[in-house]
Amino acid sequence: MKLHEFRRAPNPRRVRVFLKEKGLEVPTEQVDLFKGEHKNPEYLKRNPSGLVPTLELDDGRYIAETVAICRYVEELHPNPPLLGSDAFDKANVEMWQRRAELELLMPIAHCFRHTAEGAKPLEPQQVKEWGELNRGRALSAMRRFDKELAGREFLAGPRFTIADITALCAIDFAKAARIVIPEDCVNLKRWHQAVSARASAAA
Ligand SMILES: N[C@@H](CCC(=O)N[C@@H](CS)C(=O)NCC(=O)O)C(=O)O
Repeated sequence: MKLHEFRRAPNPRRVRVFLKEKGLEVPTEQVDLFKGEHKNPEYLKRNPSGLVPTLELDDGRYIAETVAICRYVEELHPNPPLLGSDAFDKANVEMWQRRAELELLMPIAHCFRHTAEGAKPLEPQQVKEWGELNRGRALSAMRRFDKELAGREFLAGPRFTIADITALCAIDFAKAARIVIPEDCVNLKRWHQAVSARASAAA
């Protein structure tokens, strides 16, 4: 297997952290988004959406979409379970993973793309107002997650899951959009400290 990815981007990091939690080493190939390498015809054959990450299988097939890649890895390497164990747990993990992606990572990504000078190669027609609106949404999501984490260790319950990986990668990437966890979000800060201390966070 080979992971086509870009070190500085949050979605590929979600896959790297997932693999590290599974104890797997997968070779990577860098696709430089700032040089537009993800729009090259050769890369588009692997992933017509022109996005990273893409996982290349040994038989020449490709899987794109972060969660699809993680699901494939989980099927082959079920332990530790990062997508849930029984029916309720799997649904609950999926629910929190989607919330982390849609309510946290997406607004952070929109804010970065539409406000950061460095994002112009990716978003030449930046709409600052849209970026700022999403800054507010990202901060609201952080406050909401802070409340949730008052009552449990991790986002989806007592165990670390893919939902924590998505939220960790989103919050770390938020610095590029000048968004940080608000000081009074003590539960989110405690959680962030704990998940950042895991060996996988270095991925
Ligand atoms: N839904 C996709 C999103 C992937 C994505 O947005 N990747 C970003 C990097 S984090 C990208 O390739 N951006 C390049 C672009 O938008 O041109 C997934 O979950 O993998």
